[in-house]
Amino acid sequence: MKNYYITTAIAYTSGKPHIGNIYEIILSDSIARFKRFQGYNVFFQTGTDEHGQKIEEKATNKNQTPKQFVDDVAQIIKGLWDKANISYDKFIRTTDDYHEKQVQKIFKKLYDQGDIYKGYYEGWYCTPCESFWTESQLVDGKCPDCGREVKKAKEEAYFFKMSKYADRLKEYYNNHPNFVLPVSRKNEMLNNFINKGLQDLCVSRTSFKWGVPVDFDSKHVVYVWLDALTNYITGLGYDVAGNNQENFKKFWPADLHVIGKDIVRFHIIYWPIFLMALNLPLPKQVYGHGWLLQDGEKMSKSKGNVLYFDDLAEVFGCDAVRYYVLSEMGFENDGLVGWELMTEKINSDLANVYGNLVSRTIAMTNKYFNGTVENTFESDAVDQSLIEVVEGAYKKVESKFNELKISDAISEVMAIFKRANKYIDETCPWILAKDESNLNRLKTVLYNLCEAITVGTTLLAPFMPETANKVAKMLNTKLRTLDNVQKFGLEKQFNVTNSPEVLFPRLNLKDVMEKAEIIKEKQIKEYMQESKTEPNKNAKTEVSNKTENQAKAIIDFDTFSKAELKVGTIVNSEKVEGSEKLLKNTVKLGDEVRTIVSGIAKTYNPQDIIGKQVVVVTNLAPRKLKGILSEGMILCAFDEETNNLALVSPITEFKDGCEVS
Ligand code: ME8
Repeated sequence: MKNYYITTAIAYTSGKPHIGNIYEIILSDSIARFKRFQGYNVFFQTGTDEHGQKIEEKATNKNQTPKQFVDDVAQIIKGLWDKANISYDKFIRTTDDYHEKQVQKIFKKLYDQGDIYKGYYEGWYCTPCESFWTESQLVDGKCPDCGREVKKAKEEAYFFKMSKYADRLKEYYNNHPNFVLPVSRKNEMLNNFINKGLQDLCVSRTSFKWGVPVDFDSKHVVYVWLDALTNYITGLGYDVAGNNQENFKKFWPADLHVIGKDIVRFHIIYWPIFLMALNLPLPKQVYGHGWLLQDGEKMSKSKGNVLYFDDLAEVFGCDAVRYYVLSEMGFENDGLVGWELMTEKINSDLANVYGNLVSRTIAMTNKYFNGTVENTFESDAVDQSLIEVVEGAYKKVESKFNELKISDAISEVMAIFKRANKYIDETCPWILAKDESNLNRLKTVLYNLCEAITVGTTLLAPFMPETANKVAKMLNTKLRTLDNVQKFGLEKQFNVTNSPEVLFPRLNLKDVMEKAEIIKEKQIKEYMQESKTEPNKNAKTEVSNKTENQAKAIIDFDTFSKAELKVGTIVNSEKVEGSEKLLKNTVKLGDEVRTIVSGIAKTYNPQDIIGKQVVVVTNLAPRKLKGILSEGMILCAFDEETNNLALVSPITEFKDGCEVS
């Protein structure tokens, strides 16, 4: 049996992963499941990346030791992976004893052989990215990777001689044109880093303790990326001393590392170079997928727009979420995720196409034949076209998997169900049922539908495993194997359930949005709670941004258009107890009514402003003022010299909810 080793990036244990992080795990899971179906002996590894300064700081803020902190988060992550039905074979943690020991030995070996040397680092440090930058690498004085503030740092440090391996790396790229997919990501790395000359990489830190200690120089801990990347070999039982475990012998080099586009550099430059230095074969392929964006934006807790798998799965179901993310994200581009988008797609693909097909087929089989149909061979020309689609599907799906075009693979499966629904329209079973002489033909029609569903569901199983098993049970059949997935008409008869479950009930957008609102409020509450226990970072950045803003730098149009401004009417206003400055206003913005707390009580009495039209910033993150959740900001003109203040209003009366731009 051929072996296949697939890995995901290991998730940072700095907090609960969002739907974008878990997309990659679901993607890898579907590939692993498909490979198993093809008969490969698959080893699927995922896990957690648990060291680093950010984690040390978070733990301190929570009055926990870093180990307690990562234990909790790793548990949450494992729980989420299990909820998403991830069929991993190994969940590695970088705090695992075996891993840590091997990291120390790897570091020592690289030092002993002269690839790592001791020196000084002077430059800029980005804590969230745990990366050093030179002045010229900064973009507008900020971290070129994440755009956040950097701080000046000078440290004694160990360095890895990257440039020594640059030519060999380029040669590997040339000889393995499919090493990195999509190819554009490799070109980006070549242009931005390798061709400009690789700089030696700082591979130890002294400014914090939460890492794998360098065992021959205890002031230093190993750079998190050197620690994290080696998980791919330590998880298999790689041993620097040469006593490799069976799994390592069987599965290394990896067939596929699945990662996000932001960490391609680490995987196609640093990782292969570390492996070259260890004299190990390089992975066969690295796939850098795009990002899932929340309605077009990067997800962030402070914006309150983070979507989590468990919340989404509670509303839509696990497999529907798996289906959505896999079909939405193309091979190269980013994908979009959001409550509305998901509702639409799940309704149109899963409720209307797949669910409907299964439920109609089962209902008709029960109605006309008490649940049992077999092939009576009363065929018609129209059958052939259905059979061709079903028999040809596996090859198409396989070819899409080979190219890692997973959303296209799903479309190929959905094509079976679409074709089968069309077959129902073409054959009109309800008309056949009216004439007894057509009953044998009707039996064949329903039998063909059951066959199409069985084959299609088999191919759907890597993406939606739970649903596939359910449907097989409903048809009282087994999913196909690789040998017979391209054959139509194998089953003798189908004996379907007489109490079918509705697989994907049609979703009502209003209900979904109400649930989403409750989840959002819960998230904001949690965020505020966290901010209370993490006074340092968030507070600091907010304050420093404020000071920067007062300097009123020029902003481009894109930045301006991120603010959503709308006309609203104040329909109620009252004083906030215990505050001289605040009024609690109820503002109507089209169909929506919001509570907005404003510091205008010294200028306006509540009764004076009821009925007034105002301009509201509607996409500000909600925040609590005097215990009241304020959902936006009413614009005012303000004279700093006189302290005069006036509400800003459209010059003529305007429809509520209209955008101001
Ligand atoms: O990067 N959409 O961990 P991580 C899709 N510990 N993928 C996304 C995403 C989004 N919106 N946001 C992040 C790390 N990702 C390191 C990896 S591997 C040796 C160490 C992806 O928890 C991201 O690209 O920040 C990465 O592949 C994965 O989620 C985990 O990100």
